[in-house]
Amino acid sequence: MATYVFGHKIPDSDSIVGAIALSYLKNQLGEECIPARQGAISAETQFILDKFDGELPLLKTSVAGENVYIVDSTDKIHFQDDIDEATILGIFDHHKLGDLTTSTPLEMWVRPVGCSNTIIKEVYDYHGVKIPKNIAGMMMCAILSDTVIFKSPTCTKIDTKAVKELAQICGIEDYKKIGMDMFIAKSQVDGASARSLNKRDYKAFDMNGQQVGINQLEMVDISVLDPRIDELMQDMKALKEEEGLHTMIVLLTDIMKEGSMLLTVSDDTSKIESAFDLKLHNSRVWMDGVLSRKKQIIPFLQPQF
Ligand SMILES: [Mn+2]
Repeated sequence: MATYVFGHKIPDSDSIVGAIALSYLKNQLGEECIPARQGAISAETQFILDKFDGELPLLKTSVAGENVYIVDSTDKIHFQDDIDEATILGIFDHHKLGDLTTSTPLEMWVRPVGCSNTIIKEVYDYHGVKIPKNIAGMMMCAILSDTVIFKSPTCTKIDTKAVKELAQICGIEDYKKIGMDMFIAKSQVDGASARSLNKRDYKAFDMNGQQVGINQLEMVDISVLDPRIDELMQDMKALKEEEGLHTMIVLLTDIMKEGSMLLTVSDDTSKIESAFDLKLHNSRVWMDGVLSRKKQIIPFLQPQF
């Protein structure tokens, strides 16, 4: 029986590339694995697959009775509704520990680094398995994406070292340029509806029984969205109702200015103001230096609930 390998819902590049890279490694180790995904891929991930001849992982929205490896999250809310009926053989992640549990022993590689693919690179090294050129290129891009080309506070020396080694394997000298091209692809908003923008990198979090939705748009210049802020806020209101959220947040992250504009619709905006010790104006505020949802938003918001 083949094992499916996948990351979280609304997959980002780390989840997709992680599924591909870990499946290849496990196949080399004699375990039959199939890379999978839980939804449509982003323009950034498409850029990576095109550039390095990557195959689109299989869409897998139900996993009851299957063996699975999980990458890039351990929050139940980020997985298939029947994830409890799957056998989790292993977890490869770099987030806070979530609420997934297992009934059998499992392999766990969970470390505070900038990207799941950094961990997967270490697992290749641990087993002495050679990374193919094209997979190395994809892994390099996934790490550059998650670490915002090393600018994110989540980036560690282990991540930069991994990128340099992967760049050497795939034969790319100017990896920062590829990273920038990738973020330009990611920044494309022309023709995108407010809803598709609000769901582009959307993650829901259960905060003590309250649902909090946080979307992040990482762009090379967020000012292109200035004329559309009201439209985005209107749709955030609708989304909050539809999903029964306590709070909906959109982070417009400017990777050049190195900060984020936070927009919110909430049942209690004082939670956000006290979490970050700031005042909202017109339901929004610029947060200088904030690039990471995982490290600079969630840990401060969670205790408010
Ligand atoms: Mn990740």
